[in-house]
Order: sequence, then C-alpha cells, then structure tokens
Amino acid sequence: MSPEIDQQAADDRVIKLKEIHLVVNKDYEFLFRSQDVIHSAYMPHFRSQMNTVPGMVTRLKLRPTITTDSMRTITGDDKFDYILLCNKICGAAHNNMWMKIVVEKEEEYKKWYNEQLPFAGVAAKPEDTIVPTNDSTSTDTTATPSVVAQN
Ligand SMILES: [Cu+2]
Repeated sequence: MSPEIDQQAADDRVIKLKEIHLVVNKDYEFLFRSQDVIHSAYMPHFRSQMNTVPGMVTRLKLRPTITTDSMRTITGDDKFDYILLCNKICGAAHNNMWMKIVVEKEEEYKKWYNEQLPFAGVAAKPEDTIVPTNDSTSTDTTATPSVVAQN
C-alpha cells in the first residue's frame, strides 16, 4: 500500500516536530509536502537536500550508517547532533525550521517509539495535539516531512 493512502492512520505515532529518530543501517524514504512556498529540506551530515513544493510530494531516500553516539566519539564533540533544516530563505519563520535527527540502534529506537502516543491517543488529549500556527515566533509546521521506513 502506498504510504500516502494509510486508511488505518489512527495507529500512527505522533512525533514531536523537533526530533526524528532513525534506526542505523535501515533504508528510509522521506516524503515532503509544503502548504505555502518552496522550502528545502537539508540534512548536511547526510549530504542530502530536497525541495518541498506546494501541491506535490517530493521524495528522498537515505540510509544512515553511523549512530549519533558514534558520531560524538568520531568528532570528539559530545554535543554532536544530526540536523534537518530549511535551506531556503522562505519567510519569517525560516530560522525555526530545523529539527534534530537521532540515529540509533534498533533497541533504542523501539524504546523511544513506544514512548510516543498513537494518533488516536493524542486526538483524545486535545492539549497535546500539534496545531500549525501563523505566529512567526513559533515552529513553522508548513513543511513537515513524513518518514517511511523501508525493509
Ligand atoms: Cu523553509
């Protein structure tokens, strides 16, 4: 089934907008959409970039091969984080368009995943629902990626 036609979305997990978790050595396909202007999803450590275009879905495939913890050892920087950020000067909220990417082992990913509420659980708690806003000081949610793990 195409990931865009998920009739059972109630079991999807709602992910906080400032952090994506990926399993090391697993193939992923990012699906990007934009509700306003062209943004550019840039992941400099993965040497990857894809425009996000209103009215269409753009895709980017990648396989992270080094965990965040290993990169902290390799770089000697115990605060190292992979990042995803917008690489277009797209509007007033541009500087808020970034998020951390955590690359980790499968067991760490499963622990984190199980701490995330399913969509149906969040919908039952309206105070936790993520709502896009036009406030320029808040996170711009108009170009949010979907990530689909591939086997
Ligand atoms: Cu942008």
